[in-house]
Amino acid sequence: MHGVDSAQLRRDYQQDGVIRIREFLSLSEVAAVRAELDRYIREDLASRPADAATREADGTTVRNLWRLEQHCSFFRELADRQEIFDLVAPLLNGVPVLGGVETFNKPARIGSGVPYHQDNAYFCRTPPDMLTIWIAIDQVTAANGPIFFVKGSHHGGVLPTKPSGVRGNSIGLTAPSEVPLADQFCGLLNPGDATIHHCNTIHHSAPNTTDASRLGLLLVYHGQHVQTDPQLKAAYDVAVSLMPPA
Ligand SMILES: O=C(O)CCC(=O)C(=O)O
Repeated sequence: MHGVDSAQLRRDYQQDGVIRIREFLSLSEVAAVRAELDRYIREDLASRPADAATREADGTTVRNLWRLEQHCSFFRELADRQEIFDLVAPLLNGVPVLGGVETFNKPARIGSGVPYHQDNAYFCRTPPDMLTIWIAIDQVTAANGPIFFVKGSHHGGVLPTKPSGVRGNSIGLTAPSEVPLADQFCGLLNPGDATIHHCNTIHHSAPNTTDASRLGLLLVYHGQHVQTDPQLKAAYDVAVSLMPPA
């Protein structure tokens, strides 16, 4: 991460609820993340709790890894970097706290889609000072299931939700956004690039039917001052009980 104009980033983030940062990680860091994810899945995952991962419909291929900051020191250390805390502090309006490290693997041919949702339906925080840094480990193309974000939608608060029935994304919006896909922000990324989105920004992604994997590493942070919103939490608990683990 270099040459970032943090004042401009903050303005864009406040206006759009999503920003893109080129070369957030170097290619050698991307290679190290990929190697560690492969090692963790091969050597460690079997000994971690069942809710450490969600699988695709084939029952074996990893769709998501959850709580990597608890299960793997490599990812805890990556997410605890001071330069990342410095970057996100102004976006969170306070002192950053690491909320989690996850993956959305979107494997080739079988990677499932992600329904229209707002992350705060999962995070359940008030005020909504929480965000996700989504780092491309693979190239994200128009074909392999990029994330589409509805710019400015974070200004509208948390919209009505319903259980989605999607494993790994248990709660979605009752109605998809009316903003046409062509007007949404498409997160096309080179390996190492990242997007940062606000927890109330509406987003979604299509299944991956291509031969190219679309692996993303997610770092989630919130301000130290946020509280749990009991109403949001009650709705989330219902959805997750129907489709655990997330
Ligand atoms: O990776 C994806 O396709 C979706 C990720 C997502 O929903 C998120 O970052 O909150």
